[in-house]
Amino acid sequence: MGYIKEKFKVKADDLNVEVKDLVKNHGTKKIEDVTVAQVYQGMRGITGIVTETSLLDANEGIRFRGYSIPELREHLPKAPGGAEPLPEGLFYLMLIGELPTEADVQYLSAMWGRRSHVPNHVFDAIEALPISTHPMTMFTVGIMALQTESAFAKAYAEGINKKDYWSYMYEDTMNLIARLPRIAAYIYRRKYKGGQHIQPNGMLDWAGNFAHMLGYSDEGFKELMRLYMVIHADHEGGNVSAHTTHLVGSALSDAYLSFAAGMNGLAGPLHGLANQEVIKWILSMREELGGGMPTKEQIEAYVRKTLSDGKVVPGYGHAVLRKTDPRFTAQMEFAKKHLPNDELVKIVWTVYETVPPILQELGKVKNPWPNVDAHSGALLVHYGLVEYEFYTVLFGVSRALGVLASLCWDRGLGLSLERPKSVTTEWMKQFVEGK
Ligand code: FCX
Repeated sequence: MGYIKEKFKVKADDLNVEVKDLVKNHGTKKIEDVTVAQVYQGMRGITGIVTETSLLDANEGIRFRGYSIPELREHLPKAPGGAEPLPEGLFYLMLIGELPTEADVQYLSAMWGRRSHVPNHVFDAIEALPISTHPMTMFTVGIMALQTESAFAKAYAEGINKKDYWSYMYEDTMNLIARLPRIAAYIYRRKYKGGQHIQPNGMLDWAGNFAHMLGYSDEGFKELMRLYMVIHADHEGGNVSAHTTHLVGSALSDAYLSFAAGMNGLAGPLHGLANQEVIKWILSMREELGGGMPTKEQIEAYVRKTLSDGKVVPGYGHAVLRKTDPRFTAQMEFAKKHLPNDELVKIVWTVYETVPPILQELGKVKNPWPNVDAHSGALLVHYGLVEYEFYTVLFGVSRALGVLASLCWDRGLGLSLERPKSVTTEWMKQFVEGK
C-alpha cells in the first residue's frame, strides 16, 4: 500500500471514531429549523451534508481544510520556476488534511503519470459521437466508458467486506484523476484541432501535462492551468456537482458513475456552464457595439438589455457567497501580473465595476458580485484557447480533485445512503393550516 493511502486510512479511522462518538452522544441535537420557503427554494441554507474537504464562508469565500486561496498560493508547492500552486498539493491537502511537502506532491505527480493510460474503447466511445456534440457530453460519455475500469465495481461484484470499500474507492479516485486530462485533451483536439492528438509528457506535472496535451506550450498557460485546477477544485458539498457526486456515490455507485453524474450537473448554465456563457455574453456585446473596448455606459446599457430580455448576467451572483468570489480575485491578480494590457481582461474588469450596482438596484439579487466564472474565459482566450464551449470541461477536470477526495472520505467514514424526505404541495397546504 502506498504511503498516502496508508496515511488516509489512519486519518479516516481516527475521524470515524470521533463521528461515531458525535452521533452516539449528540445525535438528537438540533442544528436548525427548516422553513417552508427553504423547501421550495433549493434547500438554501439547510445544513444537511458533511464534506470534509472544504468549507464556504459567505463573506470570506472558500477555505480548503482551513486554508484560503491566497494562503494556498503561498503555501502549496510550485512547479520548478513557477509561482502558482500545484493541484497535486491541493488534492493531498483535501484528502489528508495537512499541507503537503514537495516530496508528497512529486509522489502524486508520478503516481498519476503512471496511472494515466486510457483504454482505446474510451476514445472509440467519444469518436462515435457527432463532432457537433457539446464537449461536456463527450466528457461524460468518456468517463462512463472508462467505468469498465472500476476497481470497486469489480470487487463488489466478486463480494467484498464493507470495511474495504474505501480502499477500492481510493484506487478508482487515483486512476480517474490520472486519466481525466488525457480524455479532456482528446476531446479538445478531436473537436477543434482536426484530431491531431498530442502524447503525454511524463516529465511534467498533472496540470502542466494537461496544458501540453491541449497543445499549449507557453509557460504562462501552464501556470494558468495550475491555478485554474486549484481554484475550481472544490466549493464545499452543497453545490450541484459536489452534491450530485456525493448523492450518487451514496448508493455505492463507483467513482466513475458518481463523477459522471456530477459532471452532468456541472454542465448546467446556472453552474459550470456559466464560464462559457460569460465569454459568449462579452463577445456578443463587443460585436454588437462594433468591436473594440466598450465604455462603461455601453456596458451598462447592455446589462440592462440582458435583464429586460429576462436573462441572468452570467458570472454574477451566488447561492451562498455574498462578496466578490476570491476565485475571481485570484484570477484578477494573475491577469494583473501576466496580461495587464489584454483588452478582453480590461472589459472583464470594467464589467466588474458596472454590474454590481445594477444588480443591487433590482432589490432581489442576494449577491451582486462576480463569481469564479466571470473571469476565467478572458484568461483562456488570451493564451489562444478561444473555443469557449470547452471551458466547462476544464472546470470538470479540476472539480474531480475535490469531489473524488470527498468520495474517499464518504467511504472512509462509511456514510449512509442519502434519502431525504419529500412532500407534496397538498401536504404542505395541510401542514401550514395546522392539520
Ligand atoms: N443576473 C440576473 N438576475 C440574477 C442574477 C444575475 N446574475 N443572480 C441572481 N439573480 C436573480 C435570480 O434569478 C432570482 O430571480 P427570480 O426571483 O426572479 O427567480 C433572484 O435574483 C434571487 O436569486 P438569488 O437568491 O440571489 O440567487 P440563487 O441562489 O437563486 O442563484 C445563481 C444563484 C448563481 C444561480 C444566480 O446568481 C445566477 O443565475 N447567476 C448567473 C449564472 C452564474 O454565474 N452561475 C455560476 C455560479 C457559480 F459560480 C458556479 O456554480 O459555477
